[in-house]
Amino acid sequence: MNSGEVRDARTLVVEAQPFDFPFEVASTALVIIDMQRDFIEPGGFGASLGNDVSLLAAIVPACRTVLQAWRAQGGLVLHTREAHRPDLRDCPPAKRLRGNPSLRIGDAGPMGRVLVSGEPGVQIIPALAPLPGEIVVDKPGKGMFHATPVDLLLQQAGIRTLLFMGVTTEVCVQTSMREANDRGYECLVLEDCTESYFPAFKAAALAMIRAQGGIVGWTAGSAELLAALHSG
Ligand code: TIU
Repeated sequence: MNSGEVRDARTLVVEAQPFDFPFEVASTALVIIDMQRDFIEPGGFGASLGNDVSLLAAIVPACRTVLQAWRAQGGLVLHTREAHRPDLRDCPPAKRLRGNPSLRIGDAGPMGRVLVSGEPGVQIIPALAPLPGEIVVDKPGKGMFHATPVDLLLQQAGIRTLLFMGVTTEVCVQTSMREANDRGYECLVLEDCTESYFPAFKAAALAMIRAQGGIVGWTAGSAELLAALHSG
């Protein structure tokens, strides 16, 4: 899909929290945050931080179902990857030297250099691999707008509304969603298509997002999005 193709402009409604979420496929992007091998598979960055990565793999089937349904509607898809330049000039010490991981960003691991563009660990897992024409953006920060062309790419495609999936809920998904909300995008996160290494953090992040009348955005299950898509 590119910005020149015609997408469905009818208004659809997702039964969401804290209240209904209206959207049009034409002005909405499905954003898939960092579903890359470094976070989902053993031996990558997520595991090097001491996390149980199997928790994250559990959302892959639901993400795949939504991705296929969204593609069938001709909707715009944006995949992000957390990734740095090989010289690490875009990885400040405030990020690289945090904590005591077994592998730091840039170190050589079982899936190549950790969180470095082009390495095997940075690739999106095969089940959610981008198709030609879908947007793929490498981002050096936790948020997808920081030091990337994401805002420009979405503006050029006429996008005003974002559907979020991916990992981890309270780190890159929530940061990206907060950045998006501040930039004026309407945002919905799909509850069963996002995960954290810490279940309590996922629950808290979703609760924060929809609290106070949707202070950052909406949340809904993927079944509710699929129902809306099939109603159109
Ligand atoms: N993509 C993303 O969320 N990056 C992280 O480092 N997440 C953690 O939870 N560590």
